[in-house]
Amino acid sequence: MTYRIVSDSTSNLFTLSGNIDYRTVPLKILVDGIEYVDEPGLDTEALVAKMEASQWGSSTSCPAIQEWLDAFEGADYIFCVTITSGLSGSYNSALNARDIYVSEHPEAKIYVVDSLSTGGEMELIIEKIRECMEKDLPFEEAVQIIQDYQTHTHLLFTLESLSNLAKNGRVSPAVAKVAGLLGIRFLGRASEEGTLQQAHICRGPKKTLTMSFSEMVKMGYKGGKVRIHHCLNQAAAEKLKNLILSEYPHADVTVTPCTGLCSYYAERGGMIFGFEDY
Ligand code: X90
Repeated sequence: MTYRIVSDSTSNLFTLSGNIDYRTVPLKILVDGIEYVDEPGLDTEALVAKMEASQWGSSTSCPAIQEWLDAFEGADYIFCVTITSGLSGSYNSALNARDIYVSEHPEAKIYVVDSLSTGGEMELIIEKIRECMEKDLPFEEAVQIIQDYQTHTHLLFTLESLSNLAKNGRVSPAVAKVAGLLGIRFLGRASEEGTLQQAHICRGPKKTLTMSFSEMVKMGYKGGKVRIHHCLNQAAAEKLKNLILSEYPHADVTVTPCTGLCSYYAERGGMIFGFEDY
């Protein structure tokens, strides 16, 4: 049996350490008529600059069914992880691909995980799947473990601008306007349904940092794993990491840059962090 993990590019992970076969399927970003494919080699910094200077507008699109099918080809046991179905068609596209693949390969098993989230929380889910595969657990048992794990993972994010989310109808213009005020940052969370929910409005970077940490603790964080993803904001991500480590010195906390799609929506300075509630 060949095992494989397939994720869309909103996990911000093009490679996975360990020996499990892992691949990603890209989302796309269209800025002023030019398509940017969210795959290795895409220059995130240049993309962000292009979108900030955009004259004619921009949008994004999720993977086509065929792209998922190509990523499934050759594997028998597949775990597929997508960005929340509450904000993107990626999950639906993957479900369609699963149905086609399984009808053509009756021996294959595919479980499509709707992360109800993105970025750092997807990374946590992918790592848990890797753990199950490394232990060679039966497919159904791994599915159970992942479903249970998802009830113990959460996502918070801090954004300096919500204008791309508003432009593409993923958040109301009224909410985006408040967050667009100078020096105001939006602290949000992924809701249970996988949509964007406001937690707080913070004034200034210092307050945003301490609020982020206290919100994590309020949501049940007790020193477990944290996966911080950021858009061109390594410094703030490291500060958050250090704050967490000052309270929980043994916590497993990592920092990873966003690739194209998450950078487009999180915008410059944005952070998206997934964490466990134990
Ligand atoms: O299908 C598509 O074109 C992609 C649409 C994606 C829209 C949202 C991406 C959000 C990325 C921003 C903050 C995190 C919000 C997560 C809430 C569940 C990052």
